[in-house]
Formats: sequence, C-alpha cells, structure tokens
Amino acid sequence: MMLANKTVFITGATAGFGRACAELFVKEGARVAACGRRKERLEELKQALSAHSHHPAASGSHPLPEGEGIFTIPLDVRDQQAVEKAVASLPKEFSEVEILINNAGLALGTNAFDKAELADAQQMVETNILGVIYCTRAILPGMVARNRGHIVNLSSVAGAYPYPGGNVYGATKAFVTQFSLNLRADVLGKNIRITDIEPGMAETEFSLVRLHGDAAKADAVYQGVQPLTAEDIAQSILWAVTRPPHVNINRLELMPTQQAFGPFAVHREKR
Ligand code: NDP
Ligand code: 8X3
Repeated sequence: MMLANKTVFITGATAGFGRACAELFVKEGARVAACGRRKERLEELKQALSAHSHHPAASGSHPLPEGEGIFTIPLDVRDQQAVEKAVASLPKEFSEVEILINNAGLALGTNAFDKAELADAQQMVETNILGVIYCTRAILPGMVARNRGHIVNLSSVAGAYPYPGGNVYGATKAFVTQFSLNLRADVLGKNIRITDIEPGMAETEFSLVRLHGDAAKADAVYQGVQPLTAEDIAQSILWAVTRPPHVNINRLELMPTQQAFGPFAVHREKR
C-alpha cells in the first residue's frame, strides 16, 4: 500500500490515464477524488472501485472500507467557479489533497492551422491550459499551508517536438511543461514537488476524441504498433510520487519502443 492515507485529486478520471491512475491509486490505499464531465462514467468508476476496496485480496492487508477510497465529482475544468467550488466542498476525508494530477486534456483535429477549426483551438486552450491553471490555483494554497504536496501535470512529447497538425495542441502542452518548471521555482522551500509527465503515443480515447469520434481512423493510429497503455502511464506516475521525499522528478518523457524521431522535413523545389 504505497499511498496509504494520501488524498489524490485526479482530473479527467473517466477514461484513459486518469481512470488508470484512479484504479491504481485506490488499490495502493489512496483516497481518490476523481473528476470528469461524464457523470455516468464517474458512477461506473465509483461502483468498480467500491467493489475493489471491499475486496481484501485485491486491496492488500488494510483496505479502506467499501466506497471510502473514491469520491467522484462531475466537473468541467474549464469552469473556474465550478473548480473552486469542487475543491472547497470536498468532504473532510478528501479535503487535504496531497497529490494533484492535472490530467484532463485533449487534442482536437489534425489539420494544418490554416484549415483548423477555431472552436477546437479554443477548447484545447481552455481545457489544457486554463483547466490546469484553475485546478492548480485552487489546490496549491492548501499544499503550501500544509507544507506538503505533489503536483503531476500531463504534458506530452507534442510539447517538445513539433509535427504537422500538432499546432495548438503541442503549444498547449509546451505551456504545461514550462508551467510545471516555473511552479518548481515558485514552491522552492515549501516541501512541494512538481512533476511533468511527457508521454508519446498511448492507446486511450485520445485519438477517438481528436478525430471527432471516427473509430476507424482512431484505430488506425495504433495499427501495427505496440503503443503505451494507460496502465504504463499510471505506473510511471506512481513511481514519480513514491520517490523519497528529497527527490523531485522534474520531467519524465516516455515513448513506445516502436516510436522514435524522424529527420527534419525539407521542401525541395523542382528545377
Ligand atoms: P482520454 O481521452 O482517454 O481521457 C481524457 C480525460 O480528460 C477524460 O477523462 C475526459 O473526461 C477528461 N476531460 C476532457 N475534457 C475535460 C474537461 N473540460 N473537464 C474535465 N475533464 C475533461 O485521453 P488520455 O487519457 O490519453 O489523455 C489524458 C492526458 O494525457 C491529456 O492531457 C492528454 O493530452 C495527455 N496525453 C495523452 C497521450 C496519448 O497518446 N494518449 C500522450 C501524451 C499526453 P470527460 O470527457 O468525461 O470530461
Ligand atoms: C499525445 C501524443 O504524439 O499524439 O500527446 O501528440 S501525440
């Protein structure tokens, strides 16, 4: 039970990395406050994890009583007031957040920017940038007051390496990485750790969302490749948050073995 008695606040826990973190962290003894917009998914997560925390074999020797490991909050991280309210109204047992995982995020579209939908760009900026700002600003003061905490932000390789069609998405992730590093500078001396996670290709609902629900195109993204899994990312985050207190993992970049870098692209005129 590596996270016994720790409270973890996870945004975007209805799918992918966030859901895998919720499952793994409850298994490791944490109290998890799990957010997302889809209420039925949150309900399903609560049912699944309540059953889990009740199962002594799966939960280790000191499982939390049934249902006590998970608290779900329907929340759109783009709504600043809703974020503040959600944090302020956490039940007492979940109120002292020790680990914040700013995971909620999305890519929308793959067009070059001259053909990109501005509404998609706005939603990415509001979710991936403003959502992270709102959740961090709501939770960090409590960490400072308690002189204890760890913030894990989900950036991406797309924040460091450009690719065609990555335009606004990659730029939002570059924000997440630089914000993470700048937060480290701000919290020096406050016993708070900050970690930026920068994954490459991982199979979740990410591509389905990016391709506006086109399942065939989303499946094709992962064809013939063994991508990272949500469980791989959850395990990496668990590793980062369970290092000894004097160790801060600043950045963690990971990719499938079957993914790497290409050469610079050069446009050549025909002569
Ligand atoms: P998924 O699409 O599987 O999950 C995304 C989660 O974010 C969902 O739970 C979704 O919940 C939530 N979310 C989206 N918008 C909002 C919102 N406005 N408010 C609250 N929750 C929201 O994607 P992944 O698990 O793959 O992605 C998680 C993070 O990891 C993202 O930030 C993504 O950019 C990043 N990432 C993903 C990679 C990949 O290849 N999969 C690689 C690198 C980084 P709901 O719809 O219910 O609100
Ligand atoms: C998701 C990884 O390479 O599809 O952030 O942008 S990538």
